[in-house]
Amino acid sequence: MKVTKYAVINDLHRPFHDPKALATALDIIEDSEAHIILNGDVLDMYNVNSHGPTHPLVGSLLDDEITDTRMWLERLRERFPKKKIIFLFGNHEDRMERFIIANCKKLFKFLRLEKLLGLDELKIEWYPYNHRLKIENTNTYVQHSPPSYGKNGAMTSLERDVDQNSIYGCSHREQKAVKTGKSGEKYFCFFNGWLGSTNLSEAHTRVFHYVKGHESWQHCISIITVIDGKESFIEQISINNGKAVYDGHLYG
Ligand SMILES: [Mn+2]
Repeated sequence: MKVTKYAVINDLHRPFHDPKALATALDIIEDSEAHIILNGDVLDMYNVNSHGPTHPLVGSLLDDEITDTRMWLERLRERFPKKKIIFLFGNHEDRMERFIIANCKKLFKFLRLEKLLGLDELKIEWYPYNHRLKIENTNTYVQHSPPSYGKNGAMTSLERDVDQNSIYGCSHREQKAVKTGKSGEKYFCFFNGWLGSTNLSEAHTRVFHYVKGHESWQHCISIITVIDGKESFIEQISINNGKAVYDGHLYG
């Protein structure tokens, strides 16, 4: 029996991440010996949001943000030298591309986020925004944006993804929905929370407090266990105030 694991983390919104929750997540991932899937919104890209450049320092702030993330990815690669790291771009990674198309289309091929982050050098496999990643030969998929949001978003998304398991980011909420298929097997949809903070500093507050429902965002990660390449089990690990229990151990 061959067992392979994949940890899914998303929506760090660096530099507005929650360092305690992220540290706990990475400690669990290290002990689980999982490969790593970064399911979008690793960067916030606040300074190229779709409302346009409002800050006179947009260029240098963007440079700081990309440098911060590139250094974090370098540390991640050093800590997990032999693991696959897969980066699925989220709508916030997509912000830079949309900004360049709107403001300086001629530089589109030159200013590529994957180049600025050095993803090839770090051997990080990446996909453009909202790629639906199939996990080996299973019917489990990881994707950034779900087909449906809201209070019952996981269930309404599950009803659209017929006979598939899905793990989504983007909603920043922790949800799980379960359905029984025609032949009696179970199907799941997970909303995988986020790893940011809405109140760690004034900057965090400024960035997130305009978003409706931000007070009910939760921290969590998921680990997919694949058996012989085709059967999958998904564990969602809830992180509460920086702490979590995984495999009988307390982290954080
Ligand atoms: Mn997000």
